[in-house]
Amino acid sequence: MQFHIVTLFPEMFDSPFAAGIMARAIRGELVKIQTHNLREHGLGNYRQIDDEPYGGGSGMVMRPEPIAAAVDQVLSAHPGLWRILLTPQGELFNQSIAAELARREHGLLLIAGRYEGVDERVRQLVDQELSIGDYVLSGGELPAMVIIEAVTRLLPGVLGNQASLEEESFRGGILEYPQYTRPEVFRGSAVPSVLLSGDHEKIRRWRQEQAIKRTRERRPDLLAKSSRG
Ligand code: 9D3
Repeated sequence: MQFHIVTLFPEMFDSPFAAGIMARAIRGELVKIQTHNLREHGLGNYRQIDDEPYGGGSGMVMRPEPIAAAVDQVLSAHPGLWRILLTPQGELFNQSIAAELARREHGLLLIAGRYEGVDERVRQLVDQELSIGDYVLSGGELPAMVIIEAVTRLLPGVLGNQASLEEESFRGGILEYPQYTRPEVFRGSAVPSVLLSGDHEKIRRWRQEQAIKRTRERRPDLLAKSSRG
């Protein structure tokens, strides 16, 4: 899958993809990440990409023409990319959106904004608007990386079987059961005896109870959705 990013800070995308699963996926040509510097489409001698808001107010707004020029250039070389604008006003990104995006075979074009926002007319250039959560970041770059990693993990061949089962279990909608490994006693707290019992049916039931209890305590919103309450 191809990921294209339109950004003022292409260098931000180097190190997060230089290690671990992402690096392996890139080396194996399962994914390709290409940044496109928005500054190259800036207006005038100063390569301007932002301006003051009509109607007044603080902060600067990104002009639509540089973004449109960058999008047109990328799409002319890579037709069919699914265009996503990262914005605090977007739909909240989650695992089911990640799964949908992983099925977009032409790949994704992610547009990362900066400043106080983008001109409203940029919205007509995209297919979807996404936010990664209700907290304020300085731009869409980190959200773009989050989405790229979450989508890459779902592509065939990127993870082994073990890990993809884990993924399923989160889609199942509740939190993980508590996990233990050696030592049997750590700072006075022992591994629950059921896990040492060798009774696999009993272990399975205990884990399921624990997962539901933990979800009820920490994420009741997930239980409501999964109807296991
Ligand atoms: C003054 C109102 N702010 C909106 C809450 C303006 C504003 C703040 C930060 C506009 C843009 C930004 C930069 N953030 C993003 O572009 C962004 C973002 C985020 O801040 N949080 C979670 N997801 C995303 S996706 C893009």
